[in-house]
Amino acid sequence: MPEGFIQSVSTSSDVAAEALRGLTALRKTLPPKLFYDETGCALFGAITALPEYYPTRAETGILRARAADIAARIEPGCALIEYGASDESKAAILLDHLDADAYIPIDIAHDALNALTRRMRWTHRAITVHPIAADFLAPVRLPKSIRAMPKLGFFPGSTIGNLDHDQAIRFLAMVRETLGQGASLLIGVDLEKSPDILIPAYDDAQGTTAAFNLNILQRLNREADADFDTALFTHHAIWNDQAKRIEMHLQSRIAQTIHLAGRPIRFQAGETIHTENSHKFSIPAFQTLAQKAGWHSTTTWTDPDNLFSVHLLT
Ligand code: AVJ
Repeated sequence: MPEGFIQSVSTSSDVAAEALRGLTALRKTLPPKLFYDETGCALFGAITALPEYYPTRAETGILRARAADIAARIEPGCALIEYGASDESKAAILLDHLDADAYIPIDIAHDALNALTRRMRWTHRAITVHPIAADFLAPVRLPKSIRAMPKLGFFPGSTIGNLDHDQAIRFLAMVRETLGQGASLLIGVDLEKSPDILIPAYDDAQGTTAAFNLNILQRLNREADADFDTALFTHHAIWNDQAKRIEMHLQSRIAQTIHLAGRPIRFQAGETIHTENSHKFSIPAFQTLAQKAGWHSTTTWTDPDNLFSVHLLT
């Protein structure tokens, strides 16, 4: 555990317990947070640079174009609290325009958090960096030192899309509680669009997303005493039009039994493990969701191609 971290979760026994919970269910699932071990973080970094994966480029473009505009709406001397901050590049765009005294990155990936903290302390010396190693879905306690500062929450990447509707509302309401009276939340939300654009973004020609998805099985082999043969599973990305989401699955090619933490897990040929949902929104649909969590959407920005949106909630 790196120094200066105030909270920690996720030991290997947690990983095994969470995996078992999902894999023994009638419809097998694994929680997307298990993607982000060191290899998974590196693969996700590679995804963000893929020609097919537009969200990172679109959102970064919006933040670059609007950072001054955003900063003008936030009180000086603020604290920026980032949920799921596996790399600081988007926060850095904001911090170059915000009058901020503190940066609080929250992420479950310890190594990534440790590295970004070191970089930020070097590049932004006037800002206090206070990392929190935690699952952002669990309530976190903010450091006392930022109590009196105006607060801007930041949840980029459309990671909100990983949550189902009720979970998303609960998460947004929890963030409102954590940040307190008068706080704002800047959130990136991917927009509904043609499956012709969405599917390749989650099933790219180079197979990087497939490797990212399959890495979850390799992680379980490494950390949860599992014996998956990744050659016997195939990556699938499908558009669920009813639920307005991309689903990622790992499909067993054959009937097989694997073992995890000493427990047998049977697969029928063609059975899948559902590893991720990535919900896509219309702007009004997201505004309604935010409202249900007690937030008010004050401004929404999009990129010129209308691929992605960034919302300022108060
Ligand atoms: C960072 C969680 C939002 O859903 O687009 C990328 C993760 N999964 N390719 C997304 C992801 C497959 C990403 N999030």
